[in-house]
Amino acid sequence: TKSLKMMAVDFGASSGRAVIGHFDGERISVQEVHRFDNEPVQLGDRLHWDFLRLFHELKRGMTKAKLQLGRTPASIAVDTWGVDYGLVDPKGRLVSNPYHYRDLRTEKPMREALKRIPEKELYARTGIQSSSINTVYQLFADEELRLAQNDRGLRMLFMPDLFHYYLSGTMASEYTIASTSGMLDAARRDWSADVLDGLSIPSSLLNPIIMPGTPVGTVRQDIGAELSLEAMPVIAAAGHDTAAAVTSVPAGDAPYAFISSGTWSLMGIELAEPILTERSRQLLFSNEGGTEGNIRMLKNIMGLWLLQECRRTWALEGTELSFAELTEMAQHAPRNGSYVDAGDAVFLPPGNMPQRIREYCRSTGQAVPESRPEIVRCILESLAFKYRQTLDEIEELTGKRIEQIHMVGGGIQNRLLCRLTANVTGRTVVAGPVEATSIGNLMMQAKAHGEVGGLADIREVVRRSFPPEIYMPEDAAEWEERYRGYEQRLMLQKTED
Ligand code: ADP
Ligand code: LRH
Repeated sequence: TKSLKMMAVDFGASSGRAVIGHFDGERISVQEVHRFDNEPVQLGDRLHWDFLRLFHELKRGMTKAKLQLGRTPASIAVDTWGVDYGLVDPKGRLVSNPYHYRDLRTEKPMREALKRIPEKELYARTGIQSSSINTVYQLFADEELRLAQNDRGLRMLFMPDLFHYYLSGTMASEYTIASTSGMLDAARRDWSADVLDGLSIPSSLLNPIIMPGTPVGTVRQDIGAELSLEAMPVIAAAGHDTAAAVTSVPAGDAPYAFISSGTWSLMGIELAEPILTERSRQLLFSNEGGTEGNIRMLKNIMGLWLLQECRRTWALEGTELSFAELTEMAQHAPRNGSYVDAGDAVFLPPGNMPQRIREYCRSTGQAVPESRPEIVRCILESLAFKYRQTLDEIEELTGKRIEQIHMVGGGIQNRLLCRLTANVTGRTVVAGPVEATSIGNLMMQAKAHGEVGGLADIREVVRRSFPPEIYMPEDAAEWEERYRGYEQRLMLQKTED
C-alpha cells in the first residue's frame, strides 16, 4: 500500500499554516502542525510582507512536520495569495522586504499605465481585471527599476516562488501564481511581450513559466543541516492559493460554480479557454490559470476581509470577538435592509471598516447600520447578494445554467453565510473542505510524485476524504424580493456614477 507523507505551507492573510498530508492512494488526511500570524507591517508610508519572520515560520513548520512524522516529509510546496513578489539581486540577496498589495502606492501609476495601454486592450490580452493590486501596476509603480531598465540584473519572484528559491536555490515562475500578475497572455499562457514592452517593464526580471506540479529542486544542504532533514524535494504545486483551493473542489458532474471563501471570496467557474470579451471586462471577471492548464474565470469579491477588518477595529476599541461570536451576533441582529457592494475597491485598504461601511450606506441613501450586529448582518447579506449577482453574470457570459455552488475555505465555518448563499442564489450549496488550499497543494505534490492522475482523480480523492455539508435553498420568494431591493439600490448607484 502507498503511503505518501508530504507537507504544505499556506500563507493566508488571516494566518499562515503548515500541514502534513498523508495520502494512502485512496484518501488524503491533513494534520496541522504549525499556525502563525501573517500580518503585514506598516513601515513609514509603506505596507510590507514580513518576509524574514515568515521564512523563519516556514522553517519552524518544517521542523514540527519532521518531528511529528518521525522522518523528513516526502516533499514540500508553498502557496500564497496572488500578485505579490520579491526582487532578488544577482548574488541571490533579497533587495527589500516585499510590498503588500494593500499598499496604496500603485493607484496613480495604474492610471498612468492605462494611458499607455488602454484597459480594453490590456484585458483582451491578459484577461485580468484592472485593480491597483495587480503585479503589473506594482512593477509599473517602481519607476527606478523601470527607467534604469533593470540595470542591476534583478529577478522578480512571486511570493511562493520566492519561498521556493530560498528553500532550494532554484528560480522558477509557476504558472498559476504568475497568472494573477496581469502580465500573462491568457490564451498563450506565457508572458505577454506586448504588455511588458508597452509599459516598459524589463523582461529581464522574469523567469520562464513552469506548470503546476513541477519539481523545482531539493531543500538546500545548509537548511537541511540547520534543521537536520534528509534530502527533501521542493515542488511547485499550485503557487496561487486560490488555484490550489479550486483544484480540491469536490465537483461531480453537475455544472457548478466555486466560491473560495477566505479573506477574499473568489467566485467563478473553470473553462478550457479564457473569455476575453468586452462584456466579461465590464463585469470585472478575471481569467486566471488553473491546474492542468485550464482557466479559472472568476471575480474577486472583498469577502470576509470586511468582517476581519471590523473585528480588528473593534479589538482596538477594546472588544475582542471571535468569528464564531461575530456570526452568532449577526444571527439575531435586526435586518435594516442596507447593503454594500462587496466588490467595491473602497474596502481594499486596511483601516476603520465599520466606519467605511456606515459611510457607504449613508452615501448611497440607505439606513445606516449603527450597532455591531447590524454591521455584521449587513456584511454577510451583502456578500450573499454579491454571489447571486456574480452567479447571474456567469450564466450570462457562458449561456449555461449553474446547478450547484461549491464553497471551500476557512469562510465555510461561517454557516450563516453558507445558508444565506443557498437562499439568495436558490442553488444547493455544497460546503467543504475547509482546508481546500492545503489539500490542493498536497494533491498537486502527489501528482508530481506520480501517485495520482489528473484533476478528475484528485477530486475523486477529495470527495472520498471529506464529506461536505449540504445547504438547500429556503424561503426562495422572500429572498428573491430582498435581492431585487439590493439590485435596485446598488444598480441605481451605478447609473448615477
Ligand atoms: P485566508 O486563507 O485568506 O487566510 P481562510 O480560508 O483561513 O482565509 O478563512 C478565514 C476566514 O474564515 C476568516 O475571515 C473568518 O471569517 C472565517 N472563520 C474562521 N474561523 C471561523 C469560525 N470558527 N466561525 C466562523 N467563521 C470563521
Ligand atoms: C486570495 C487571493 C486572491 C487574490 C488575492 C490577492 O487569497 O490569492 O485570489 O489573488 O488573494
